[in-house]
Amino acid sequence: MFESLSGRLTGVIDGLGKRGALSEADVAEAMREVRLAMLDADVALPVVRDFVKRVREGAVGHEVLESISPGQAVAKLVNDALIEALGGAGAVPLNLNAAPPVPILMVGLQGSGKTTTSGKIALRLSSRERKKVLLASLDTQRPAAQLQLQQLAERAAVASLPIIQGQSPVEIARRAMETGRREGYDVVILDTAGRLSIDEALMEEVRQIRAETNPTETLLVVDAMTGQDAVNTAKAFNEAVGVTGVVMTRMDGDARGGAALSMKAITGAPIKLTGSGEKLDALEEFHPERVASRILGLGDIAGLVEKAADNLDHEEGERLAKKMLAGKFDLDDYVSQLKQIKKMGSLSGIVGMLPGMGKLKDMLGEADLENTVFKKHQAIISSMTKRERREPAIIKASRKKRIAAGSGTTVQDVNKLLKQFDDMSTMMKRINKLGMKGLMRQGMSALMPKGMGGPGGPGRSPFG
Ligand SMILES: Nc1nc2c(ncn2[C@@H]2O[C@H](COP(=O)(O)OP(=O)(O)O)[C@@H](O)[C@H]2O)c(=O)[nH]1
Ligand SMILES: [Mg+2]
Repeated sequence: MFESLSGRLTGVIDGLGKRGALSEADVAEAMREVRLAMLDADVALPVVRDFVKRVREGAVGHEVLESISPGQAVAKLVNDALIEALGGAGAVPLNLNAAPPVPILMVGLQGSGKTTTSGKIALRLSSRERKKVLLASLDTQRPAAQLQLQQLAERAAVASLPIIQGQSPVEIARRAMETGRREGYDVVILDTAGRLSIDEALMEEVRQIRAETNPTETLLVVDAMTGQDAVNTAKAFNEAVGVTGVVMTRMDGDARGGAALSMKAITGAPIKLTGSGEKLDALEEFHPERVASRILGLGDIAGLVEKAADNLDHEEGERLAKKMLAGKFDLDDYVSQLKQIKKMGSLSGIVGMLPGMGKLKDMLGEADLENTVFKKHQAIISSMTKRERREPAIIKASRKKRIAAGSGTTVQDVNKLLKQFDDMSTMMKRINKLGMKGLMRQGMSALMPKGMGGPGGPGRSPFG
């Protein structure tokens, strides 16, 4: 997701950064490239227009053209415009503010990921928020649909409503809420049937279920891979039944990102959560400012830290975090970090979160990363002496030759690794200056180069 857009936007910004002062013609040229990059990423035309207008108007202002580093000033404008397109700073939390049992209604087209996402949300609410969750399938369209949800519930170790054949969706919804009240559930997740396309019968069913249960959230599930179709679907659903939030699934696919960047402006509904895999834990909160940072190749340390907290060897994670914060992160730690990263699951999800790694990923593609780069990096580092790993600065020409020969790589490979590490260290130092608390509070925009601190909202949980 976003790889190509990311590469092109950072390309434009890097290009501007190389010049001293910018002329209006430079800005116009850069904006033409930004526009094409957005269109190629499948962003809706009105959104592209607003985006470019916003950045251009900001850029021709005197402060930018006359600032010492106009490239960085433009980067800040692009960052802000991305955050805006993605829905504004800060994640939008799920609304659970009602007397329990709180109903959450899941709607969307067939195959968009409603049932899977229902299971994911149930797991998250029960494990992170200690909520007592009941899953109920209202899908009477497909024979195995109710069983599918029951099995997901078992895997998530949450309860599911007993299946009674022959009930209508509205009857099941009523029974789910009754069961929820009687048995003291905090949340009842209602998974509905989809249709192949939007039709009036589907909308009417949704309206009836809503009238019966009065949900605090009507979450529309859409498939990011369907691009602008996802946005059109969301628009139609929102107009017909009203949705309170969007869950965008298949962010792990190679979608170009246009749907995520167009959703808020076109539909008015915020993206609240994203799905990035078939597994039950592949659900993320949607933080526009973090996503913008990732698109601009600045990584997503806050997201990485959260993911790490869920998956990693805690002691090792803490040891690494401490060293990072103390600015004592060395190449041994880098190898340890690579090993930990593998434990965290999908590489595609994680590499983009590392500062300066976005471009690398873009150049190589997913499969190659693990097999070539990470293995190569480990081989190179294991050919270094202890001292070299602690003080990479001492690695000059002759050492590079020796290390390359010892690891079966080339001096160029060694250089690339050292550059990568250097980029990472620079970013770590920025984080270090801010302190982890400041980072969590300000989001990644705080990491933008000097004088570019963006708005980044408070780090609220969408489940709070
Ligand atoms: N790769 C990927 N697959 C997903 C994701 N969410 C759901 N799926 C898969 O999409 C298919 C359809 O999902 P399902 O939940 O049954 O869709 P529903 O018809 O809307 O209930 C299943 O094979 C899921 O495993 C996701 O975020 N990433
Ligand atoms: Mg389903």
